[in-house]
Amino acid sequence: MIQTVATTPYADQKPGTSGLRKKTTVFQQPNYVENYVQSIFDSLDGFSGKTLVIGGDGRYFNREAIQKAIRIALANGFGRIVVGRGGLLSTPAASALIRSLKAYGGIILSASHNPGGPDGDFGIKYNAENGGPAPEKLTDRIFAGAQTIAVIKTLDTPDVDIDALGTTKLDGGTVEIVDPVTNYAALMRTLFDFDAIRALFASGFRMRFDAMHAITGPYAHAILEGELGAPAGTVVNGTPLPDFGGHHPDPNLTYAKALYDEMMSKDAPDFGAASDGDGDRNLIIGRGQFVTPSDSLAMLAADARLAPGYAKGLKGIARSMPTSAAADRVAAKLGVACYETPTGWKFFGNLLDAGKATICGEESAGTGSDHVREKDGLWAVLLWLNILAKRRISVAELARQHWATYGRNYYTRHDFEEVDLAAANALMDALRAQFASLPGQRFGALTVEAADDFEYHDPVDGSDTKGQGVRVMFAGGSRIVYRLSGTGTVGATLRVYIERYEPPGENLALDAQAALADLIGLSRSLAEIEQRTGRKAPSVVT
Ligand code: VG1
Ligand code: CO
Repeated sequence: MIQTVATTPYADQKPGTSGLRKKTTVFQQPNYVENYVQSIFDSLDGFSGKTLVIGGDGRYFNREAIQKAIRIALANGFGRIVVGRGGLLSTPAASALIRSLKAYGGIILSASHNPGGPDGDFGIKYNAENGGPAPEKLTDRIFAGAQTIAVIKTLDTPDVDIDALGTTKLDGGTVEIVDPVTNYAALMRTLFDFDAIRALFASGFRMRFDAMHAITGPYAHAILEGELGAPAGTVVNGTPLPDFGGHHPDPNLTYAKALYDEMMSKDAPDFGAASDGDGDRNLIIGRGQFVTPSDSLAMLAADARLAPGYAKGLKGIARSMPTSAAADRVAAKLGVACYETPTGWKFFGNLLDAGKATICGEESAGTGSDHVREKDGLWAVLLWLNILAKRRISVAELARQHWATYGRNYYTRHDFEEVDLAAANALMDALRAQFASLPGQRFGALTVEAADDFEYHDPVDGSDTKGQGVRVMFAGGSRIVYRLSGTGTVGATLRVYIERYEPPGENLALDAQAALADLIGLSRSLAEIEQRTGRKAPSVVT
């Protein structure tokens, strides 16, 4: 029943920060999914008879794409395909499953925090046997293969029933439908003190978890409300919907505004959290206290020992370059190394595999550890709960104590979404053209110390990655970083990351936008954002 189908390449199948991400309509073109999936397998070898994990975040076109991937995987020689029931697997759960099954790899159908639906976005990611996103050298190979692809191998079989647990035998192998939560929940039980968290909820601690109609709903219902005894209603928007209820499943202050407003209200619960489309991001807000993802990474690292999975301490901490240096101060105090990588989780894989880092994080609301090879939204929420259950203080008090010890890295990110691509590239080029003249220049109280384009030398495999974001660094540790998004699908998204360090002392409780006002102003003028893009204000402030 193996069929060989002739095809022609699509020129645009270049994976970005996290897999191939395009408009759903692009993926619906004839053979578009098939070409890319076949190109993935063409760039791999030695998988004959082995296991492949497949799952997605439940967005529109997920089910169709999964059927295609199953057929192509079996026709190419995989022996066993393991699929989450309903085609569902969060990104971290897929990573965990690949690792615990010792699978060859996995395919995750998701455009993560991008909107879904017929007019939204779709995506395909490949994860390797360590459970982590394909490294750059593999994504380069996949792209190269997609440029010359001529044949797709597939099966001529009807759709597999992906809604019923159990195993189906097909030509060349088996398809196994598994519960998407079971394996992941078991892993969480090994890392966290569930009894302590249960006692916290039993004491009247109130929480709101906004699953944003995305993949974490079933996980949060089962773990938070099911196992940990949080009252029913703790999890809201807990049913995954193909279009995420028409919302943008990105847990930040703009798109998770309802949660933010509730947490700032008079009758706010003690703890608020949200996760994104594919469940790898987390947003943390205490009653009356937003915690930036960069601070969350630092605070989790500082108290990680309170969770059984990290009781022996951390081997090291890693953060993406635009993430604030708050975690660096914790690493210094713990006496462990801190690594600074380009944006995207694929750069953490080597450090985690080599045992150089235990906890990693990104300013974009991604935090995770060596338990999997992806960032993990619910994991971060559970670590927060574990820490709060042990310390029995509020999020606001924990933050106050943290800043009193380490000082505070005031931080904000301003996104200018869907700007003209040529204008965005010209803006970045113009910034690079100022590298030579910027050092030494003064802007009010700010003096530029250095300006460059971030480059990363991977200490494990020796690879070099260039052009990872323009940094303008000021005396005293303040910083403005400019990057173009590698996950957007329309025009360009300009991300501007702004940071200022305030040492322990008086000024630790300011509003971040106010504390950063002069840097924010400078970030606009230095890059001529309005002149070049026509935008007076960012579309997302977080
Ligand atoms: C963004 C974030 C990055 C994150 C990536 C994938 O990338 O900045 O930190 O790893 O999304 O996250 P970019 O290139 O758009 O800035 V997700 O939750 O989409 O898997
Ligand atoms: Co995501």
